[in-house]
Amino acid sequence: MNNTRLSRRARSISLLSAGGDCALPDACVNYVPGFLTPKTADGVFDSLIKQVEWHQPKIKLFGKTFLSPRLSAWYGDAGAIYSYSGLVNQPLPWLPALQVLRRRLKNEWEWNPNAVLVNWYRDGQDSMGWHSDDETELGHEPTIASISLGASRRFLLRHQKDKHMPIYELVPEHGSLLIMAGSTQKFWRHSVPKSTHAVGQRVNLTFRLVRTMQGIF
Ligand SMILES: O=C(O)CCC(=O)C(=O)O
Repeated sequence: MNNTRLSRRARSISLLSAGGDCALPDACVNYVPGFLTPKTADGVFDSLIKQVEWHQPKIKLFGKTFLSPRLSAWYGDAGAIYSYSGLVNQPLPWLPALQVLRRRLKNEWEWNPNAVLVNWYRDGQDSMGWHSDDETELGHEPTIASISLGASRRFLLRHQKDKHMPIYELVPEHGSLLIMAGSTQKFWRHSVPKSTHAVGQRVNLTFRLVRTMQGIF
């Protein structure tokens, strides 16, 4: 990616920092700083770094195989199988810390995800390229609830079709929640670019609702 071009086009999504709603066109994005207190966020971060079964899978993109640019693990209800980039993810059984967060999303947002992708960005070289979370098993207009822990990293949003729209930028803070809902995944891509500055470790949790449960009758 061309950094000069990016910095010229990127601008901050300041409308979201006040807990905004569906202000981006073709999207519904809601940013909730302080969803977890700093103390709770510290505890969840530490326990996940220790307890998650981290792995760095090989992924397929554009016919080529790469090592995933971050460490990951997929947790969820039995049958919540999720495939992306040539990977078929069988869910690991929920960790207590993940269950607590899932329950909070259910109680406070009336939305009950059945799985979560846990990602560990070990330093600024770990990243995630442009993509949408639009896999068929998530169904029409999937909701993604993303909790950030640890170091802050840039999170970019780019409209898929309208190239004249700016790239929007958000820097989700430790303990924040970012909800992407409605048509966001249909019209927008998001990414976490590499950082040229020294940055600490970051863990990100994207809670999802897998609609096509496999082997559950
Ligand atoms: O790390 C993030 O903030 C985003 C992660 C993400 O886009 C994904 O796992 O699909």
